[in-house]
Amino acid sequence: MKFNTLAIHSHQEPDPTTGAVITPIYQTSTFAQEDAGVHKGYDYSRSGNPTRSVLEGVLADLEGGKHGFCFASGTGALVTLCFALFKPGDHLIVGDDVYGGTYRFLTKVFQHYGVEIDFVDMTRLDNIASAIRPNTRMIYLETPTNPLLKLADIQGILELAKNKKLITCVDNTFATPYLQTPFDFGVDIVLHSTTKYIGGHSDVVGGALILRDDTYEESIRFHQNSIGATPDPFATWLTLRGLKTLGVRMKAHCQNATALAQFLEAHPLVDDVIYPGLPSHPQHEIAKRQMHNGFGGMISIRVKGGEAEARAFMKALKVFTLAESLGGIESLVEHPARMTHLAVEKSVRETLGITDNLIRLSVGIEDLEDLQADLENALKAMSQSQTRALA
Ligand code: P1T
Repeated sequence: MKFNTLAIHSHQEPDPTTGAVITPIYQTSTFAQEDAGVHKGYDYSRSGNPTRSVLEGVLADLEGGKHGFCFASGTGALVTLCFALFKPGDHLIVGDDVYGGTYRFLTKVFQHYGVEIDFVDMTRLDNIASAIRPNTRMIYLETPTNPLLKLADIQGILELAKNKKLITCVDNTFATPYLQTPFDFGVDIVLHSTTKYIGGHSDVVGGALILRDDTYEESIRFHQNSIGATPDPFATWLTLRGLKTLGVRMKAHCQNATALAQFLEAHPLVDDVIYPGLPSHPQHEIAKRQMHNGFGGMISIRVKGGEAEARAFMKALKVFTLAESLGGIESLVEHPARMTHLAVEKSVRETLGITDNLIRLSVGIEDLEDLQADLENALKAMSQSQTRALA
């Protein structure tokens, strides 16, 4: 089956007892047992729940993996991954441009457990090669990254990792399996914040880990249950409901974002437009190679000016809502330096290019004309506020 058919039908046969076409919400914490330890495969909803199992199965199928595991958030998935696969003394190589909460967990929490961590610019394979040490256990990356939309060459990284027998994990939140399937390159583990495109409607928080094969299945299953960052049945049901339309939504996100990126690139009040689909993007060739259905719905821009101009622009937007998060049907805008990446020290942000005039747009699936007019008007309002400030 192909992508949309899988999203709608895989693991989702009508309910055998009632004929219900849609997967029921098994809103139960526990399950009756015939005898002590004898049950129908479920004993307690932290360990497993039938609604969650369906979502875990569909996610595994869409990514082309073998096992899916769902969590209460993307961060819950990351925490479980780290505690499952590392021991004190191990070394982790992470992309230098990752979600601020990922950076915060790794630097402020996980590092205290004796794991050494290096943050590396993943756009350069030589950087990664020279960061590898005898105790390196994993290479962990986002591609495209949050918020600078940098791309890593998954195939090149896999060649490095395979030689040294390193685990690879790709956070595929921005691309989704509709645009990019890291298992095609031999990646071991895919992570998602399902809060974003997978759920797609900004109404539920969740996360997932998907495994290519059986190697880490037992450990991840054990830690999923032991750490307990698992989602409730309704959250998994909402995510499953959203996931069914992932393909059609991503197509619309990509179309709108491509058109808006071109519009913004030609606008005199915008200094930089970062979008993997633009030929001006430094890793556009990699994007064309490894993103098979489009370039996503995220655009980052630097407006002409500084923080005051960025604030004036964001305040003037009417269709784009100023809010954290991304990947929903509605367009959002946010200021990484003050919002999602506040946990990243200012000096690190400056080195990376998370400047005070950097703005991240999550382009929704509203009508393009309305989105473009909104950006145009807000840029105009920004320039008028500049003029007033100078007067
Ligand atoms: O928010 P949560 O479901 O815990 O997912 C964390 C996470 C992991 N990976 C990526 C690439 C992410 O973007 C996120 C969450 N990001 C935001 C909330 C944001 O606005 O960027």
